[in-house]
Amino acid sequence: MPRALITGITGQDGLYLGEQLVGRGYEVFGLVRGQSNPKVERVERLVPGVVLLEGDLTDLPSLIGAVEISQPDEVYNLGAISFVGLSWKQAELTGETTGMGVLRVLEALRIAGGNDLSRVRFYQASSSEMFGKVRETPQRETTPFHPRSPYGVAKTFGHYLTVNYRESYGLFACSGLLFNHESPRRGIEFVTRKISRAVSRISLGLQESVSLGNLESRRDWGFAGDYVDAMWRMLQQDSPDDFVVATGETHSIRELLDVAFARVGIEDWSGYVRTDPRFFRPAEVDVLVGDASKAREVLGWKPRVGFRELVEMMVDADLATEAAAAGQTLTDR
Ligand code: NAP
Ligand code: G4F
Repeated sequence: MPRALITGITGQDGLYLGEQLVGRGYEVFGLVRGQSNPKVERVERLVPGVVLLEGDLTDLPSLIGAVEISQPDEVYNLGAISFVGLSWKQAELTGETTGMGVLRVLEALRIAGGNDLSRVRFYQASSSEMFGKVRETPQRETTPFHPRSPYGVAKTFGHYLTVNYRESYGLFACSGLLFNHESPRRGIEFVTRKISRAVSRISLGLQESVSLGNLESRRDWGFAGDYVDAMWRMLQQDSPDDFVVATGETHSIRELLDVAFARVGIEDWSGYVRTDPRFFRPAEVDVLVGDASKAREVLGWKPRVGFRELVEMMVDADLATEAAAAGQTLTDR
């Protein structure tokens, strides 16, 4: 039975990846931080048989302990401060977790991973945020980086460390340059979920409006369940490499609002959306769109869920949750 260690198992991607690996016959170990993490119950429900290990990306001994106990064949480093907006407010924490955390996981593997490092396969959750102020469109594996946030800078550090440990120690290390991916399990701080939740609450009469920042930025949004499959495929290759994972389509926040509000029968959303300076960023990534040809050709990967289906899936899920919480019954839509 192959053994996988996942950092960030309580997050959106950790939950989907854990589920998929259990389905593929893996023994799954997940790193959980904090002395009483409220997300443990959800992980245990969604990832049957998971073994949870206490640890933190800012604490090397705990990572060494997790590697010693799990003796992993595959390590997926998904843990991070992942919210770009927070990374300006807590830049040092972001650097320690999202950047230095990668170094600590790699060092834990070197210290406790056994004599033959090429036996362990390592996945680093890198990000399209590294492309930042983009130098070419669409972005591919060879596009230079120009990160625009402390988060993007920390991810760029983690990416280059991953490449360096591959070149220095022969570690089977892959960096996935993943574009935005979403789902009903997305955190409510991210714009897709903030909108899907607000739209559902507005339609149920539970909220009057939603306050947002820049409506003009554009993202290449895919479905998280599809993207964690690409992570696994990277670690099944004969040799380690880096891959862009994206849909190849870009949409603005305005288009996201169009689809989300239309799902609940509202065609003109202007009366429900406010702009608030608090949600604008000190430096913005204006447009992202990825070219995933390499992932398609080498990994045989392609996205299955399109933009409209993704947004509708998220609105429907929030409608069901919010209606249940409010004791309302949904009529057929
Ligand atoms: P997420 O939902 O925010 O999950 C982040 C995970 O990191 C959570 O499990 C969190 O634990 C954990 N974490 C935070 N600080 C930690 C620490 N000090 N020690 C150990 N764990 C810690 O993020 P996601 O959307 O699943 O993304 C997974 C990874 O992919 C992240 O590294 C993210 O930066 C990267 N990424 C995401 C996207 C995307 O669009 N989703 C795109 C590109 C790259 P708690 O639950 O305890 O807070
Ligand atoms: O949903 P977002 O916060 O995602 P962002 O910044 O693109 O980062 C996500 O994707 C990255 C991959 O490119 C990941 F690495 C990262 O971990 C994370 O998962 O913001 C998307 C866009 C931005 O342009 C932002 O300025 O939406 C704009 N936006 C406008 N109003 C807003 C809001 N974003 C948020 N979170 N909240 C708003 O009210």
